[in-house]
Amino acid sequence: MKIKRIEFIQAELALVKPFQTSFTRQLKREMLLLKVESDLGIGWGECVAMSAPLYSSEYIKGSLDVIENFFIPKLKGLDFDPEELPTILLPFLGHPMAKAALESALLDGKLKADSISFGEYFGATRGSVPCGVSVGITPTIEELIDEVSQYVEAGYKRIKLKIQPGWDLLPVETIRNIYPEIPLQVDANQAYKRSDINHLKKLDEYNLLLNEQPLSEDDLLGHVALASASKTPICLDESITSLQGAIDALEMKATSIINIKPGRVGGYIEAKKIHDYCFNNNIPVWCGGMLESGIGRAANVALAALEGFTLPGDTSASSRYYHRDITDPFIMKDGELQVPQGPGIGVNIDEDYLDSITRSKSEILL
Ligand code: SMG
Ligand code: MG
Repeated sequence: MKIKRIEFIQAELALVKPFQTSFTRQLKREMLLLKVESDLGIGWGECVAMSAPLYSSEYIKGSLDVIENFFIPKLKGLDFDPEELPTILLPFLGHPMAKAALESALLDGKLKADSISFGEYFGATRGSVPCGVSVGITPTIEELIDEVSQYVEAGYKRIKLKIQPGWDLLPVETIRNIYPEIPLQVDANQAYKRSDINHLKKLDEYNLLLNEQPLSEDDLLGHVALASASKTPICLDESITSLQGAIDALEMKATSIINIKPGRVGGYIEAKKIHDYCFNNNIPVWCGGMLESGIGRAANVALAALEGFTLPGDTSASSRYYHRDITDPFIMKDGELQVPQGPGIGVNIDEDYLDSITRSKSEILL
């Protein structure tokens, strides 16, 4: 394929309720979308970077800059297949979310031209995927109970509680007492230190599925120490940025479960490689989320339909995030989302609505 034009759309979607984690409190999702026109047609991609470098070092303006000033000049005049993109962009270090956004837009364009869905392309084995939900830190325990109970009643099959020092044992114990059987897990987004290992071990009381990224992303040995001291499995998120990193972390026993987020590992192609490795080695994986709009969600749901995704992902219904999405909404039925069947990402984009929430736009002609 040859790229002819790229449109960069920066838009904002208000969240239905604030989402608080150990590193930020978000009231809206600010996002960068790519609309790529090639000789094969149009493809859409969503960059999952946030507006500030708080989850990882990437942020929207940096992603936009690296795509415009480094990735696009490299691709100018080139006739290539989207599957070659990771190799073409290999000289540029880092910026996995920017790479993933471009890769998914190119894949969408190509797969649409070939009338193949993302699910078929990845080798999905399911028509629908079970939904988990990620629950933010709330001002009070009462509000947490209220929020979790709404999700449980709606049919979510797994609850993830965001935790941080000072908001851990009590919220977990409270929810576990109310729902003795529900699959429950926690995510600290790196908020703890090695010196907290004895404290984190107390989570073993609550029969958790996993403890996600408790320590700093570069503290693999800290995770090894915590994993060997506790019964609750460790699941790395931020630490895993490539297949090799996943293999290393698994071999050194820093983690026994992997949260696969395509944006964090440089794209869906690398994400599928991590899935394949884990599937062949009996390592459970699940699909993470970055509060995506329907564009990113569509591709994530297709990925989560692969055989090795044995745990429910942070692939929630559109209504968990937004009153109105920019695509056909993902509606949960019996705790599951349908994998889109149409070509490419398989969802329609409401460009008029997108225009109404767009804050800035730019384009490059190649
Ligand atoms: O998309 O449902 C979602 C959010 C899931 O908790 C979630 N994501 O560390 O796993 C994580 C966080 C990162 C994004 S927080 C803004
Ligand atoms: Mg996480």
